[in-house]
Amino acid sequence: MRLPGGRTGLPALIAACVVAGVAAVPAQAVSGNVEVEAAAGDVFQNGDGPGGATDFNLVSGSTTIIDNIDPDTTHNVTAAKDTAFPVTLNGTDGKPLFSSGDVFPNNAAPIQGIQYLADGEHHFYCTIHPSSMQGTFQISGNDAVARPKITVAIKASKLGKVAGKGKLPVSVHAVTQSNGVTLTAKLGKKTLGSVKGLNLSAGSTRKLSVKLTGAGKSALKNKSKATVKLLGSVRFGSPASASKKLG
Ligand SMILES: [Cu+2]
Repeated sequence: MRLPGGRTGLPALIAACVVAGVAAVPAQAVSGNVEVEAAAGDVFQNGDGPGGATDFNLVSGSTTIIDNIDPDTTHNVTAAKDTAFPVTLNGTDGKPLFSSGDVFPNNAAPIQGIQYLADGEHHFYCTIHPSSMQGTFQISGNDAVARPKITVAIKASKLGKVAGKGKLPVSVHAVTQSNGVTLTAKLGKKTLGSVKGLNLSAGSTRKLSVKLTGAGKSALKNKSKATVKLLGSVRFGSPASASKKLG
């Protein structure tokens, strides 16, 4: 059976989809328990408008967003050591203790890392406008999310086998939920190979192989012994490492 207008139905649908795909870039669907507004004039505000308080009370473990309502300027929320002369406060992974990254005009984004903060005062600033954009999170409730934590191990003993196959068997264990784990195998300062973007749930262990690069294989070739190191890193958590003498 043929529907009325059947010939034009499909092309019309495709045309509609193409138009939607080009024109309808949806507003970012971001929600959080607490919202920090970044506004024109390079200010932070809490929704009370310009001059509003820049202290934000939140329950530990809750999600937080920055809503950049400034139509012209990019802003961010980044952990600060203090609010007098703000400089970035880094965590044990060497990156900001919490951060939204840069948020374009009329966009919103989650502020990553706040869910792990202990109760107390935590200062923040916008790294683009450090003199005018500063604020403080007052966190209470003693219910922070467990910070990512991993341990790593090398599961090989025979150097010849590792060099021959070009693979280093390893394992990574997540004590707590750990996303975006990177594993890097090293010989001295030389990188032998790496694996990125592993997501592990709390209490889980993953066995895998780190594929060696061409340079990595060459570095191990014709050696009778080598002490290989495995470095594990996870955003918002401390790095982990293991080393093993292969023979
Ligand atoms: Cu700014």
